Amino acid sequence: MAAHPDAPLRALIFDVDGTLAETERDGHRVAFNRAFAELGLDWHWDEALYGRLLEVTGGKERMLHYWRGVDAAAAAAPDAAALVAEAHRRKTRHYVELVDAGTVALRPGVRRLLEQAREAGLRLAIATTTTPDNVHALLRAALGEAAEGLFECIGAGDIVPRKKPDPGIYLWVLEQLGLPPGACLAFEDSPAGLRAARAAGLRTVVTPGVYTAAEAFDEAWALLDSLGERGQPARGCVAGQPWSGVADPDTLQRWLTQEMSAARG
Ligand code: XBP
Ligand code: MG
Repeated sequence: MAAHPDAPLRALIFDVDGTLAETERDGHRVAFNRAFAELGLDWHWDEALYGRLLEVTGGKERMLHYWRGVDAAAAAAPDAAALVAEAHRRKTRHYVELVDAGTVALRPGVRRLLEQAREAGLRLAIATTTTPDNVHALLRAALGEAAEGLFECIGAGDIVPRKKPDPGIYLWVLEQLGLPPGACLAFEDSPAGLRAARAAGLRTVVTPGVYTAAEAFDEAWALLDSLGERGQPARGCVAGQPWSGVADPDTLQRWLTQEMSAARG
């Protein structure tokens, strides 16, 4: 079914890590540590350290940042990039194995909103800094083999030269969709993700996760503790007002319509 032609909202663009699922602590972090151990590196990222390292987006960039902190000379050596690339290949393999084994589940309301959005004729896309293999593994494990068909466009990893908070990945996805940012909503969980989406001109629904719950997110269009399920409503704030309920396509359309008519005066 196509969305009503007068409805302002045409597409939903989702971040992956932290937004679709809590992948970082028990997925990516564990996979990095397994890769480090395989390569004989004495690096170990515990939960607290990993939380700080998340400020650097992208696994390869995160490893290089950490390496510079513990051994700047080695990180500047000519063969450093090759070691980072090898560690990252191994890390991706471990991450996919963890996800295939069912280690991470979708956050509340994600599956519901994806299914309702498709029924309502909204277009779906992904904008993430993570590696494409990781996205495919998560979608397959959490939503089954047909999951990839849900998303018209998957923007991931090194497809753009700079990672979030650079807006490049969102701009790339908007170009693929052929839509202006005002016709889309972004879904994010992190300060870097919110900055990227805002810099691309997107209104952003933020659902903070385990590593980002204490952040401020002043630029969020809606700030919710989850997307909400029937019997398990989301709580948060929309357009500066407290709100509780289920973030479904009708609700999102209504919020956007109200904001647009308020702006017209
Ligand atoms: C999260 C990231 C990623 C992952 C690790 O991205 O910054 O780097 O932590 O994945 P997002 P890679 O929230 O935008 O999905 O090792 O494949 O980079
Ligand atoms: Mg994220």
